[in-house]
Amino acid sequence: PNVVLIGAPIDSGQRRPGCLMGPAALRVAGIAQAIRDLGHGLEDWGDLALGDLAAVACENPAVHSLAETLGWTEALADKTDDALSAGSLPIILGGDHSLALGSVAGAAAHAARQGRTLFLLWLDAHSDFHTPMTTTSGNLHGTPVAYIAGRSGFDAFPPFPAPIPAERICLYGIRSVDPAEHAALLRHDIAINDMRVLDERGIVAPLREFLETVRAAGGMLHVSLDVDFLDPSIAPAVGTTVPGGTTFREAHLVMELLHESGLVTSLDLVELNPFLDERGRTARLMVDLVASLMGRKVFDRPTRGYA
Ligand code: DIR
Ligand code: MN
Ligand code: MN
Ligand code: MN
Repeated sequence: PNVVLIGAPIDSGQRRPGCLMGPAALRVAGIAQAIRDLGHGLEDWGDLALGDLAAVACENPAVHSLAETLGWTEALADKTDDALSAGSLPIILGGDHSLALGSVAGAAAHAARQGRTLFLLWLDAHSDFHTPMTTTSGNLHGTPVAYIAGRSGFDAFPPFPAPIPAERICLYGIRSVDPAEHAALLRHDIAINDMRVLDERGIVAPLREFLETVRAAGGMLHVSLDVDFLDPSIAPAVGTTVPGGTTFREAHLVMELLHESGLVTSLDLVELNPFLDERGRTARLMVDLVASLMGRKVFDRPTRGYA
């Protein structure tokens, strides 16, 4: 497919500065060339800018940067929708994970207009299922899945266009869930492939099952890849490292399965903080993973297929 890069230099969803350098680091690491080398068309739409901020308040005093987050949400929803409407595959270069409030809203608006069904694959150490009312850190990067699933508590935000029902959401790689998120997840039917599940069943089987449901529904698939999905030993450049993440080989296998499925319609690359990196190591790994998702392989076997 034709790929559109959308830079989202966003720091406001958490407190450690540096994620706003993520888009630049991914470009320096060669993301555009890696995608072109695989034979895809590519346009770089540059970095988004924040418009005028609305005056908004939140009942939860812990929440910070609400106005900025709202501004980014609207800008990203618009651009992601634009890229999909142009028939392209948008790749959002983050930026912290709060950008997914907007990118997935844009994908959902597009899917709704097309009469298509949107699915969400969340590759992350965290479940990001807080609402602005339940977060204790006040960091809104911990809230996108709740917004996307249509939970209440997002009064300051535009209503999420066509919330994604729980059974179309798949959390993968989870190993850090806050108590309020845990309680809420128990009330929702979201597939939680935490590390316990992946250790027991392996990295492939639960993903194949989810991809099969997407395929059977003729669905669109948004993939949101948080750097901390990966083990900190291979991906140190993220503010919220959690031990016990996916290995280099598991992560590439996930990307290759996603490529073979042919189902991915939009992608976020989030939480890269180049200031914490060792000579661009994590940015280069993220670019290599994108290349695997876009079809790079060592040996070109005929696709296995999912039928
Ligand atoms: C934590 C961190 N659950 C919070 N969330 C992160 O602040 O709500 N998500 N880092 O990827
Ligand atoms: Mn537009
Ligand atoms: Mn996250
Ligand atoms: Mn995370």
